[in-house]
Amino acid sequence: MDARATQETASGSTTATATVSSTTASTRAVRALVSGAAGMAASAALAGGAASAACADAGARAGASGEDASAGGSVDVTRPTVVFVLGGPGAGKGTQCANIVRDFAFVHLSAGDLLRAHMKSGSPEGNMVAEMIKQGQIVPSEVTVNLLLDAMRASGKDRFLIDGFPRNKENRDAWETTAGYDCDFVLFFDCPEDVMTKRLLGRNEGRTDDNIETIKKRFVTFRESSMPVIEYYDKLNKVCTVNSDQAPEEVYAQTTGFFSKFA
Ligand code: UP5
Ligand code: MG
Repeated sequence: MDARATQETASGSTTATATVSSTTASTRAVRALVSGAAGMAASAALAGGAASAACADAGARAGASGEDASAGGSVDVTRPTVVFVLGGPGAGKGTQCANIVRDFAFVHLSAGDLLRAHMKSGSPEGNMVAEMIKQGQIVPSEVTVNLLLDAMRASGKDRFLIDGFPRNKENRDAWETTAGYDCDFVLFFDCPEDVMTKRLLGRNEGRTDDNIETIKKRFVTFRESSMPVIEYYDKLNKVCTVNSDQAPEEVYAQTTGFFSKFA
């Protein structure tokens, strides 16, 4: 049984699965886009204090309102707050997103959940998605980006945890081109493969990719295609790293620190 408290979006026009905070979403629509200075700072290591400091800065920017924007920053009155939640298969992305949704005004959109719903349509595209997931491959960006943007629109909210996306450079580029903006920061759950393997094999939710053969393929895909995305954002000082090889409560204790600006 999935511990996540998942609700369907109110919209009848989408099959998107969204976990929506019970608290009212912030009405804050004005946010600051501060360019330059943060990205100029030295690249932080993916783990440790330096990364946390840089990440806290990214979080502060994401939480800033138009009134307290740094001088020189431009203001975008339409763009939502977007956090990309990344980490290997079984790192605990979905588990921790549910906690964030419980405590902060965010909508959780799992790209994998959206794709799994899509594959149940039985359409040719759905069948292609089913096969790619079984092989641990990354679904073409156009499919995923459209599912995500449709779900965001359907939610009517303005703060999103985009879980499990972008998984490669093509995904990232397609997001920026189609959405027209980048994420505010990346929440990265870092976990050893042996720990993740045990978790996935013990999950028992009937997923077609939770078998040892596919898990090995998912790890290869993660290492070869997804880690470069995290490294890309790390160079921009946008990665907030959490050591997720701990009990769920301890993982969340680290995670919540990155969201204090949204309380
Ligand atoms: N668990 C969680 N945290 C724990 C902890 N701290 N201690 C002990 N146990 C813990 O957790 C996994 C299991 O571990 C659960 O049983 C949980 O209780 C336990 P979960 O929170 O579900 O981990 P998560 O990181 O979400 O793992 P998931 O398997 O969902 O990650 P994947 O990234 O592999 O899966 P996703 O659904 O995102 O994608 C699946 C496939 O879809 C991909 O392989 C790919 O083929 C396709 N896809 C795309 O092509 N494009 C996309 O953009 C997204 C997906
Ligand atoms: Mg997940």
